[in-house]
Amino acid sequence: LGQKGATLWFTGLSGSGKSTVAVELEGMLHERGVACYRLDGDNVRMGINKNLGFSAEDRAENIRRIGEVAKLFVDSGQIALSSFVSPYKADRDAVRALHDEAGMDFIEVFVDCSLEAAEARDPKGLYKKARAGEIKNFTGIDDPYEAPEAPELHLHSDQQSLEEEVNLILDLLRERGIV
Ligand code: GGZ
Repeated sequence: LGQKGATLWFTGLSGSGKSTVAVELEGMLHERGVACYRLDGDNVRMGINKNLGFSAEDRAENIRRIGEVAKLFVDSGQIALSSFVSPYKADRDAVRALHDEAGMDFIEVFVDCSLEAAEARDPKGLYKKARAGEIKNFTGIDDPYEAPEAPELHLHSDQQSLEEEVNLILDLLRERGIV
């Protein structure tokens, strides 16, 4: 492919806009002829991880497997765009360590959004269900979200436009020689 590949790891609350940013970025990268692949709940939790739920243990295993899959894409020279809540710092750091050991770029993108804004969007009505007690262990409601302390990029999806967010990511990828 003649490109070095990297993992872009989007983390943030449900409804923070991780997938929206990843979809938009994917389009921009494809326009530039850069190979990338998006990993998200729709193609991972429905498939290889369909035996996993949302306990801390299952989330850890979800993230571990996704990290390994992302590495396979990087190995193929592509950019893996991974969008998962990934609420635990230790789980994200473990994926980072796997990339570091393999000499692969791991770029953590914190898609920061206030709980108020994410809950107001509630695109799938999940916050409403969580508030009603119909869904347990929902991140931000009755389950923790550990914000990244030193992400490579800190976006504010409740204040920035999609275009701004994607441009910040593209700038970083250029700085790092990934695109
Ligand atoms: C958080 C949940 C939960 C619970 C179902 N907590 O907005 P969405 O719908 O599409 O994103 C959320 C997604 C979270 O799955 P992840 O694989 O990203 O989670 S983790 O990284 O923590 O393993 C939400 C939906 O699944 N969802 N139940 N209890 N989000």
